[in-house]
Amino acid sequence: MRPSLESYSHLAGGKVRDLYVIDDEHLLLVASDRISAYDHVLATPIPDKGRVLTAMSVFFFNLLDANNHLAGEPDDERIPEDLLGRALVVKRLQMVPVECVARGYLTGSGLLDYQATGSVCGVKLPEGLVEASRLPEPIFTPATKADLGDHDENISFEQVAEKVGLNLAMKLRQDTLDIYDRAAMYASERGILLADTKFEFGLDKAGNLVLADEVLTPDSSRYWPAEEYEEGKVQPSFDKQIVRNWLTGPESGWDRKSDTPPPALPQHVVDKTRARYIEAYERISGLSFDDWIGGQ
Ligand code: Q0N
Repeated sequence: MRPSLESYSHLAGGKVRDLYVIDDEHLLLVASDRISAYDHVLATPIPDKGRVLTAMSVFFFNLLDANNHLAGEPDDERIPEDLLGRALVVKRLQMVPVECVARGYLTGSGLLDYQATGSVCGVKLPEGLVEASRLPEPIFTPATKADLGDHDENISFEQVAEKVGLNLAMKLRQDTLDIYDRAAMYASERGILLADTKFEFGLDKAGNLVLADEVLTPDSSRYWPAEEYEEGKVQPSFDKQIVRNWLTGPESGWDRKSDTPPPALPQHVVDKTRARYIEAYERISGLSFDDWIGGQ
């Protein structure tokens, strides 16, 4: 008999994921079907989004040779029945208080920092780069978690070293760039550009650096369809573009600059977005989403 989620206490919640305590050494990481856009968590869930992102994260944990926090199989008996496919048993770690971002292309906060200073997180970049430019080489652009609802703040490598020490800072940078390289190479072979990605690391009892949270999902990364890539233009998001277009189009009646929450999504937007997540998983993994656990 599998436990119910009520038997675990809630440890931490993000916009779309939650962590529960199983015991002193294990946590349950739960991905919801919630979706965020324009800094809002939408009222309408995308069915199976949590399972797709969990499947993708497990796929990459298995592909990469990095130490990771997985502490059970996706069908582990400690996972409640109703969460199968979107929950994972993980090792409880001492988290490193740095968001470890690797960027291969310039967009978002990286582009804003570059336009203001010519650098991103203290990394000097050549002149003349524009929206979506491919960088001469991937860069480590760490950030610190802001208070709930606020955006993460970009910091320099030196600030990371002040927080965690030079040795750990160097290892975070090395591991982040190594894992990004490997994943970006893999994705590009499947027609997807991995523009950037964010990792969280923790330390285990022995002091080993361990890759945690979810990895290389469309929530933690910018995936761009390679065939549509054009330097100088804001790239369509592989997963969220349908939602964004509808929210900012005439149909929704929503003003992004108002403080009003976005309206519920119509069924056709939900269906297309769900299909897009599944397409991303299947294209990247080469596996069928029908074979992932939890889909009776
Ligand atoms: C942990 N986060 C931040 C909402 C918060 N394996 C772990 N051990 C100890 N702590 C954490 C993990 C992990 N992963 C990570 N907070 C605590 C990010 N999110 C994760 C999802 O839930």
